[in-house]
Amino acid sequence: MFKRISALVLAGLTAMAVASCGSGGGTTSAGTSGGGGDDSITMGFSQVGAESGWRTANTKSVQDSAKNAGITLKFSDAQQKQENQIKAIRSYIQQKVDIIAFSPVVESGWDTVLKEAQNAKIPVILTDRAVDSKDTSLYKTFLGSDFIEEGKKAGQWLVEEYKDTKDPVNIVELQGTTGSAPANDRKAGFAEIIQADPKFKIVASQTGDFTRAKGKEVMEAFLKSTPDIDVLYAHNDDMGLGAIEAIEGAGKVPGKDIKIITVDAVKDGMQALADGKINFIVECSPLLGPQLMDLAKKVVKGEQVPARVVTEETTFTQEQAKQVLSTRQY
Ligand code: GYE
Repeated sequence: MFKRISALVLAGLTAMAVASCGSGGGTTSAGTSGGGGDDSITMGFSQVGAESGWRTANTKSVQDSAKNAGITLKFSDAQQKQENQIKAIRSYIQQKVDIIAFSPVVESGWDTVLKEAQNAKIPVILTDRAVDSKDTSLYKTFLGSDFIEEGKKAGQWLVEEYKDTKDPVNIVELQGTTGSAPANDRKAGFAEIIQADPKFKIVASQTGDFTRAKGKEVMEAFLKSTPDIDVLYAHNDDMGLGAIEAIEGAGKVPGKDIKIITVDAVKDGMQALADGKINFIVECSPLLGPQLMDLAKKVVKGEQVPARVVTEETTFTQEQAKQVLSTRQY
C-alpha cells in the first residue's frame, strides 16, 4: 500500500481535488509532513465542518498528530454536508491515497462510496462518528466515543439531582445535527435512563445543529412556547452556551432557574460550568489524532486492529470544573 509517488505529484493532485470539491463549498488543503521518503503514508481526511469548539479542537488534534507521525494529510472541511464528504472521499480515491479517514456527518447513506473505496483497495477508518452500514467490512475500525454512554451519564446525573422530589421535572432538549450518531445516541441514552421515572418529561426537543447560533435561536423559541422549563439537556456545549444567552435574555438565571446539562467539556463550556451557569458536563474527548495516526499506520502495514476503539471519558460537576479549568487543553 505504500506509494512510490513524489510529493510534487501529490501536490498537483491535491490542486485537482480542490477544483473538484469547489462547487460543493468544501475547502481542501494539503498538510505536508516531516515524513517524506518512499514509505510515507498519505491520509485523506474528510472532516464534518467547523461547527463547534469540539470540532476545532478535533481538527487541530488530527493535523498536529499527522505532522508528528510523519503522515501526509489531505484535509477537507465538508461544512456539515454529506454531499461534500462524498465528493472529498471520491477525490481521495482518485488520488490513490494510502488510507481514508472520516467523521461522517450523518449515519446513513455511505455504502456506495465506501464500496468504491473498497474496490480501489483503499482502507477506511471511521473517526468520531459512526455509520449505520450493515456491511462492517467497508471500514477497518471505528475510533471514537460511546455516545449512548454519554447520554446515560447525563440522565444519571439528573436522576440523582432530583431524587428527593416527586414533582414533575420539565426537560427541554437541544439535539445535535439530525441523523448524526451523537444526536441519535445521546438522545437514546438519556431517554433510557430518565424513562424509569415518569416525573421526568421531555416537553420539547429540537435540533440546534451543534452550533451556538442555532442553540440560542431554538432556546428562545422553547422559552416562548413552553412554560415552566426546569432543565435543559443540550447535546453539546456550544448549543448550551447559545441557550444561556437566550435564557439570560428572557430574564432567567441559567444554572438556577433552569438547570443545564451539556456534553463535550470544551474550555468555554467548562468556564460556564465553573461560573455556575451550567450544572453538569459529560466529557467527550476531541483529541483523537494520536490514536488515529497509530491505527492508520497499522492498517496500512496490514496489521490487525480492533474493530472498535472507544475513547475514555469522564464527567464534571461545577466544583470539578473549577479545579481542572486552568489545565484544560481545549
Ligand atoms: O459533541 C459536537 C460536535 O461528533 C462528538 O460533534 C462530535 C460532536 C461534538 O459538533 O460538539
